[in-house]
Amino acid sequence: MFAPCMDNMDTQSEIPVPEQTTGVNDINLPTGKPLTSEEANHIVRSTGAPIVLLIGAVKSGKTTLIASIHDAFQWMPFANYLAAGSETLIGFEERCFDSRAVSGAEEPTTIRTIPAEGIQFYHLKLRDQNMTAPIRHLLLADMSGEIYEQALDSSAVMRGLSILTRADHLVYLVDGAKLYSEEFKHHTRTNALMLMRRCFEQNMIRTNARVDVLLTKWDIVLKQSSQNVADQFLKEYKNLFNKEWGAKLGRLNVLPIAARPHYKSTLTPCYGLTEILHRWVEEWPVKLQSARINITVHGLTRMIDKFAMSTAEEMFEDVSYD
Ligand SMILES: Nc1nc2c(ncn2[C@@H]2O[C@H](COP(=O)(O)OP(=O)(O)O)[C@@H](O)[C@H]2O)c(=O)[nH]1
Ligand SMILES: [Mg+2]
Repeated sequence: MFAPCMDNMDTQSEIPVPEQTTGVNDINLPTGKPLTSEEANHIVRSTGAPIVLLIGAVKSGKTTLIASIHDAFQWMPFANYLAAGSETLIGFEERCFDSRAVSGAEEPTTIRTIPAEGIQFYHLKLRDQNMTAPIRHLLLADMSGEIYEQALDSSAVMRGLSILTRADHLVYLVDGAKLYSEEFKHHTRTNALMLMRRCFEQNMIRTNARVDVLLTKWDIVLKQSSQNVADQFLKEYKNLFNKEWGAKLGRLNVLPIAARPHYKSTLTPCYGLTEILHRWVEEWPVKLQSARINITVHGLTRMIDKFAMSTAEEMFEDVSYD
């Protein structure tokens, strides 16, 4: 009774299929995927969200850091914040791929950032846990390790990275496990110093830049050393990076982190990230920081001048009310 009849099928195949068009009335529904630079700009303009740029070699732990921050909000507040939404939820989920579910392996792993996609922006809305402050927005920018490596070799690539000067926080991830290992420590240290040198040479870093150097995979360093030795190792690199770059930057922090420690480690996920997340969220974006302007004015005689001088005294240095 329901067997298809050839005549019918022929008729069906002739039904005209409307052509897909994109008209003025079409609505672009959000995909939840990571944002392009243009889409991220839109969020910056509408919310004033600070941009946190993660930069580092392939496998230094950038994507894991992003995925772990997303994970941390799944069950409870993190760093005294509640997750209040995101334009890139699907992207966060995609980055957070737990190989245990697939292969039965014990260590979680993270999907590689596809180099062709360059820089991917992830959006977070956070609310103070006590609900006493308005929602804050944050954009985490994941720059592919391949771009980092090209920037090490080529001044032209470095100069093209305008995001370096746009970002409110430059977060430089250096693989702590490699930096500690006999085999890779020289290579890792040389590259870490070289990238920043290139940034300074090409004027791709502002003098008021806020830079966080994160020594990642700290659980592996602790596994291979005693607490004392690890402390000494951290001190050595804090001194080195401060000596090399400290005076040329607005702020420099060197911190050990373990975004996703090995399951046998005593460190908890997102180790070292609480305080730093706070700073990224709470510090005003560079563009919104007030600039100090002194206005030269003469012969102030009106009451309104007196009022202005008493309410904004710092703007009227060396000027008196006649
Ligand atoms: N033990 C340990 N492994 C980590 C940690 N963070 C990242 N990894 C691993 O390091 C590898 C590279 O991380 P990924 O985030 O993809 O690096 P990316 O290329 O910089 O984005 C992955 O296998 C992660 O599971 C950590 O805190 N501890
Ligand atoms: Mg990645």
